[in-house]
Amino acid sequence: MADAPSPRWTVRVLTLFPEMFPGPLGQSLAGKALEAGIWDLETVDIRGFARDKHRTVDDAPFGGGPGMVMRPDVLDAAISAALGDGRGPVVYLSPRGRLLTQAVVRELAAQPALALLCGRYEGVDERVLEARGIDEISLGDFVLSGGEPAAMALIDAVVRLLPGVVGAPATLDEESFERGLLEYPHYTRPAEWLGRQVPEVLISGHHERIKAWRLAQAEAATKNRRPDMWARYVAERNREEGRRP
Ligand code: 9D3
Repeated sequence: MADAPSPRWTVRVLTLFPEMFPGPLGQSLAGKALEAGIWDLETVDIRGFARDKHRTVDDAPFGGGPGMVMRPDVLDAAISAALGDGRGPVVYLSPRGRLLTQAVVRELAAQPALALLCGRYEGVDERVLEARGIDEISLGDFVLSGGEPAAMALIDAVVRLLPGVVGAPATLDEESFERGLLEYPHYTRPAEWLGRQVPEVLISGHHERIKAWRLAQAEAATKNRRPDMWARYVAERNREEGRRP
């Protein structure tokens, strides 16, 4: 019997700016996969769930302070609409979230569907996050003006893991990250450019030497640029050595 077709990965983006989508996700790899029906994108306009004649979605923070906060009642109605068939988790893109990593991306790619809540202003009323047990994810310690560009980055990272989006290289490329090292540097033609020569070893055709050189370069880059990653790599390497008889 033939396998049942896997239902396409569906992402529903809740936003005050639905016209931002698909934006860059309509181009290149993700865009082609969208056209091919490998994934599906829906936007939910949060403002459509406001109840008053001014279609208010935000209000001043209790306790005072700057900015505005998105109302829980409006957000909850938008989330209910997005979860129509009840599939998949809800993620709030937030500077207070846990960091997005490739491991998190893999988990999200394994879900049948995902709802992404994009905040604007100072953020959303905490009670809607509590009431629905919403997971919060951040891209890192820098300030965006809203969740939409973060949602786009997250979607891009998930889509390239979906079956049929990238060919076999995806797994190899994942492995290099899995190994916990930054990539080695890349070179292409011309072999000399502005007086700069491509490292001789890469032109040697000596595959063992090339492999060793690339590993050394990857280790040096990781040690210099990402001491946090380097410490984990060294600890893991020592653990593996320690297990040997
Ligand atoms: C100017 C307001 N900030 C006080 C220092 C708090 C703040 C509120 C809302 C900062 C950023 C935002 C909007 N950011 C996001 O929605 C966001 C985000 C980010 O800013 N950095 C990294 N990842 C993410 S995910 C969503």
